[in-house]
Amino acid sequence: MKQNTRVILALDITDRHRAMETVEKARDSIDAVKVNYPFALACGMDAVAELAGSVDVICDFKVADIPNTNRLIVEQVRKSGAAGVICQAFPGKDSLEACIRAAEGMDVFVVTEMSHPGADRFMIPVAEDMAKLAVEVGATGIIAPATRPEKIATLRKIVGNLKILSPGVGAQGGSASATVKAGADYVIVGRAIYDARDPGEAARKIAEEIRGALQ
Ligand code: OMP
Repeated sequence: MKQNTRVILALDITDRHRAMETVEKARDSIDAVKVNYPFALACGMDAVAELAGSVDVICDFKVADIPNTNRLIVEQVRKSGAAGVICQAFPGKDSLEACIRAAEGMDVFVVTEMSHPGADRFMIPVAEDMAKLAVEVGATGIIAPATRPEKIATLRKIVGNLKILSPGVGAQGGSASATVKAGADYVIVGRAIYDARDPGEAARKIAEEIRGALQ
């Protein structure tokens, strides 16, 4: 995955035409597109494959099952031509290893601590352990919360040079500059781009903010 603007567009749009149009508008200011269930369920895996033909796509399916089911899911993601997949750590080492094996070189990102307030009950207490597991299994990187930049800095110490992708910028209150300054390699941004009156301009501004923060 390239690392020019460090912006990943979260394409949580259920209308295929609007989704494709949004990607076109933001294309020059993003490094990749992340699709989640809203897009994949509404538009189908053929739409994911269409996107993957012209941009790096990460399938955020938060894969969280027994090893065999994880394998079957990740094989389908690979078939679409996606560049990466997002998996959960909490089902354990064997489940995550099944994802890595099935990925056959495709990027695997492991969720550590989620960005929303409710992560406090089950995820925050074990986030550092989940980051250790991501390192153990040889994942490409982790997902860490832009809403808690201090946590990104803590997790960076655990994961070394693994990639850190951070959602929570904009609509959830996180700032792009604070996120990259804390050590994230990429910010994941959805509503602040696709719900903006001018998605192209919104993506450009976030990319500019990141460039400024890293100078
Ligand atoms: P916005 O809040 O609209 O910018 O979207 C954020 C995107 O990142 C959505 O697709 C979420 O599903 C995703 N996300 C989080 O918001 N928080 C997390 O902790 C993890 C993810 C993710 O795995 O991408």
